[in-house]
Amino acid sequence: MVDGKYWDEEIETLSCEEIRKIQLQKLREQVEYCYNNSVFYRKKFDSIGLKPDDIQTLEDLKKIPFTVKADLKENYPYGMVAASSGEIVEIHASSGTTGNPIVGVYTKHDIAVWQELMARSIYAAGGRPQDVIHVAYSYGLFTGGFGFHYGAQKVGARIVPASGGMTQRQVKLMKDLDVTILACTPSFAVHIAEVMQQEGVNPKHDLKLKRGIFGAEPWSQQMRQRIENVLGIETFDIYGLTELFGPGVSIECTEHNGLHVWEDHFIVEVIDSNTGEPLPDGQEGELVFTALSKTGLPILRYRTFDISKIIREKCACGRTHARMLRVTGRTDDMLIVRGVNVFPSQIEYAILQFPELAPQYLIVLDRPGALDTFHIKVELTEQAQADANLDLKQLKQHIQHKIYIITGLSAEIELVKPNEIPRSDGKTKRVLDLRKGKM
Ligand code: DLL
Repeated sequence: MVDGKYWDEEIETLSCEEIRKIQLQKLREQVEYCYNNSVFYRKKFDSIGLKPDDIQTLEDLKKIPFTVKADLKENYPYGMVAASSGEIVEIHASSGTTGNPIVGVYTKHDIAVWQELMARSIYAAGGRPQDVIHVAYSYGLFTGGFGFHYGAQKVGARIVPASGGMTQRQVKLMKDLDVTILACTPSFAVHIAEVMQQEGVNPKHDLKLKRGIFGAEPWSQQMRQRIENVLGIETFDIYGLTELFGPGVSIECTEHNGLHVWEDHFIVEVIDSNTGEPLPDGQEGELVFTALSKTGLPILRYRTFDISKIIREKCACGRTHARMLRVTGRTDDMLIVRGVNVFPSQIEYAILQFPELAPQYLIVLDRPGALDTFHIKVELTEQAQADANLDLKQLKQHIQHKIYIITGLSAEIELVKPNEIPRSDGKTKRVLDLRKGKM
C-alpha cells in the first residue's frame, strides 16, 4: 500500500528473476501441499511415478500432467478439495453447459488472496477510494459479483452491488448515485447503453461515469471502441475463471497493451492445444495456469481452452508481471462450418466494421441436408432503421463480402430490427447450433 492507495509497488514491479524465484518457491510448496492433501493429485502423481521432489526448477513444471474441466466435473463437488471441511468458508460455481457445474471452493486464505488480486486489479484499472463502483456482474454462484465486491472493499471505494437484470433501474441508480466505474460483461454494458438511449439519458452529460471494467466473455477491439464512444469512458479488460478464484487473474492497466497476469499467484503457460507442448512467448495458443496460492481446491497446470499469447516486456505503467493479450476465443468455441474453422470473434470483428449495425448478432448453424447452412442475424441501429435512403440489399452484400474475406465462407445475412436479438445481463449466447445430431 502506498499513500493509502492500493498499489503494491514492491510486488508489482519485481524483476523477472525475482518473480521466477517467488514462483519456484511457491510452486514447490504448492506441489507438496497437493500431494499431501489432495487425493486427486496424489493419485495423478503416483500413476506416473512423480514425486514433489522431482520439481526442482520452473522448467520441471512440464513434468506435471494437465488438469482439465472433465477432472473437475468427474470429481464434483468435493473430490478435488484439499482443505479440511471445517476450513471451507465459501463456494461458487460456473454456469456449465451440461452435467455437473464447475465449483470454486474457498478457504479464508483463498478469499483473502482473491480479494487482494481484485483490489490490485481494480486499482490497476484506475479505481480509487473516492470511486463509486457499480457492480452489475451477477451476485450469487457466479464469481463476478462477489469478486468485484471483495476487491472494491479492499480498495475502499463505495460499492453499488446492483447485480444483473432490471436494466432501467441500473441506469437510474448509475445516474442518481454518481457512479464512476461500471463493472459488468461487455454485452451487458452495450445493453445498458441502449437502455440509456431509450430513457433519454446521455451518459456523457447526465452521468459521472469514467471507467468500465468488463470481462467474463470475449469482446473485440471494435466492441470496445463502440462502448467507449457511446458511454464516453475508458474501458479495461479483466480476465479470470471460477477454477482460479474468479475475476482477477489478469487485467489491463492504463496502457491497454495486454492484461497483467498476477504472476506471484499464477504461473501462466501457452501451449499448442493439439500437442500439449509449451509454446515460446509471443506465440498464440491455449492458456494454461498453475495457481500458486489456492488451498481449498488447488489446481496445477489447468487447461483453460482460452486462446491468447504472452508478452514479457516491462510495461510502460511500471508493472513487470507478464501480459496476456486479449482472449480471442476458445479452442472449444471454435465452429467448424463446411470444414472451415470459424470463431464468433471473427464474425463480431466483421460486423462492427459497419456503423449501420448494432454490436449484436446471432450465428445460426444448421444442416438441413448434406451441407451446413451459415446464417447470421445482425441488427440495425435505430439510426439505420430510420434512414429511408439506406440500401439494405447493398448493405447485406457488403456484410457478406466482409465475412467472406475474413472467414472464407459465404454466410446468409439477415438484417433484423433494433432490439430483436435477445439481450443478456450476463454472458451472451452468440451461437445457435442446430446441427447437433445431424452430423
Ligand atoms: O467469467 C470470471 C469473471 C467474472 C471474469 C467477471 C471476468 C469478469 P467463468 O464463469 O468460470 O468465470 O468463465 C470463465 O470466461 O475461461 C473465458 O473463456 C471467459 N472469460 C473470462 N474473462 C474473459 C475475458 C468468469 N476478459 C471463462 N475475455 C474463461 C474473454 C473471458 N473471455
